Amino acid sequence: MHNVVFVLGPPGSGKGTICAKIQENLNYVHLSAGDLLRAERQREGSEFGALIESHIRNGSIVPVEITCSLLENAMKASGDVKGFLVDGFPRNEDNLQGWNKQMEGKALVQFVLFLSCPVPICIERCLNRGQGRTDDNEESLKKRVETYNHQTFPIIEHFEKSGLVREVKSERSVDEVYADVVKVFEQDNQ
Ligand code: UP5
Ligand code: MG
Repeated sequence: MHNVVFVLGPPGSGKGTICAKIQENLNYVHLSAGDLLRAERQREGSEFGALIESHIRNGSIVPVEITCSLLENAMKASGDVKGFLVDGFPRNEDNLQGWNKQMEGKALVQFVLFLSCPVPICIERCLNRGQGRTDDNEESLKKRVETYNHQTFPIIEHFEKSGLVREVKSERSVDEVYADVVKVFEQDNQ
């Protein structure tokens, strides 16, 4: 059984940045659903490249069968680790149901790390990222935020009802955010 921590929050809230630091220090493996999708988009021979690019640009959500298979394959390839940080997934009801169906008996959700951050700051961060992402423009960001508000936030509320959400405010320096994230992991691994 794999231990899994879902890491959710608006676009640009710092999920990737914080996960990289957790992976470095706490023996969790970071799996970014977005990064896996971007890699699949570039993979020669992939039948999903165009579909993935269209969803990414539109800030809409790729069908769960594709994303969940990429995640499961990456887990299988990782060997023996303390657990996985699943960054940016599940983003909607379809994702959640698909995960439950595919991963039942294979993964245990330890908790959901929720990086909360005001949207204007998130947008500013994405526009300043400078990595040439095809969705870091005003038009795509508007749609990404809308998708987050209408589809992803309800998933966080769903986990909240089961007492699984650990919220850390990420409108602060990376070091301050990370210090609180470490506390969350310490509490949950006692
Ligand atoms: N930064 C980070 N933390 C900071 C801090 N504390 N102070 C100041 N600056 C900070 O950070 C963003 C930028 O902010 C960076 O420049 C960073 O240095 C700085 P990052 O850590 O990259 O934030 P993150 O939350 O990871 O932002 P990201 O843009 O990756 O989030 P999204 O959720 O929008 O993107 P993701 O890659 O997860 O998904 C992209 C698209 O893929 C989705 O819109 C969707 O179309 C598709 N997708 C699916 O369909 N299904 C999935 O399951 C996942 C993705
Ligand atoms: Mg990211």
